[in-house]
Amino acid sequence: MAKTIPALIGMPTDLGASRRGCSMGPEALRVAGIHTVLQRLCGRGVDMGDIKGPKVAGEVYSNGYRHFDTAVAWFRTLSERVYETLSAGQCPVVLGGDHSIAIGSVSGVARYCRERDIPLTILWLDAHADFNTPATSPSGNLHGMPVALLTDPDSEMLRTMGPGNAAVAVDSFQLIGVRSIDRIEKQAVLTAGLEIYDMRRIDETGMRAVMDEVLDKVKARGGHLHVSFDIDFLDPLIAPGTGTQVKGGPDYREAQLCMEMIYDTGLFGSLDLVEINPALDIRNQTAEIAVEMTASLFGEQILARHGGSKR
Ligand code: 4U7
Ligand code: MN
Ligand code: MN
Ligand code: MN
Repeated sequence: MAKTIPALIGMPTDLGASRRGCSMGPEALRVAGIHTVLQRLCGRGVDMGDIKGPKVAGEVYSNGYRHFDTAVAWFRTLSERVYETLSAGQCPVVLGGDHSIAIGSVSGVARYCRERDIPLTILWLDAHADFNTPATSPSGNLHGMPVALLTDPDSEMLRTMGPGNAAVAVDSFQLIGVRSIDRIEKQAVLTAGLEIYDMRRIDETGMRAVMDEVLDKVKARGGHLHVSFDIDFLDPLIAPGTGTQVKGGPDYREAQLCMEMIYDTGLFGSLDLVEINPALDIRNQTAEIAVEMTASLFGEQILARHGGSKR
């Protein structure tokens, strides 16, 4: 997938978070030079601009969710756009937005894979498990629910998003970097058998061993690799511009190694960059680090090695 053309898709909404501001994420990432970097690495790149959707207004509940209708409108469009982008042979790079938008992007990727019988793995890089439901969530915020919602075969939201949007198998997900799970969420994660490489695993064996283990499974399965990169995966010391910081995350090189190893599989084919909140950032450094991590994901290397890319 390395030679593929990356296609930027902006999702300027913070409908799923209670701290407003990550709706400004797409612009912050553009200002940090995401387009130029991807063009340099891939030879080409397109910016499809921002998806438009309803603004969040007040506390509107339906189907047990806050902003259900607003969410469905945004996610339906994104799912369609991601599906079309992949069908055109391009690599969607979705600029969030809060993490609930992954409901749209992952649905679109999953539809593309399902229709072509391509196995799918989703690497969920996050400080959180995002496995709450309206019934278990302590906050009611949709950005804490996308993994649960995407794996629920009876999901009202996926159904309302229209045909083509169906649940994804739990074992398609690999969560990495997790260090904050709510009490009831923890029970749900264990019951569902969700595969989580928490920070203790990373501490004990190191990022390299964790990624070797995860990526061996990915390579054995083959197919398409989607990366859903929540910027709060990174330690807040290096990525402070996000609404739900959790101490004790991967440092710069650990995270970069993670990205480099993902690139090396040759299976990476779509990306979410989410939870960057410029209102909480200092001089756009969080968007800049996101761009640097993205560069590694698209094959930038310190020195060419393994007979791989010479970039
Ligand atoms: B993110 C939380 F309660 N678990 O559900 C919740 F701690 O997309 C946080 O990973 C969710 O940033 C964080 O609201 C969502 C909370
Ligand atoms: Mn998240
Ligand atoms: Mn998170
Ligand atoms: Mn967050």
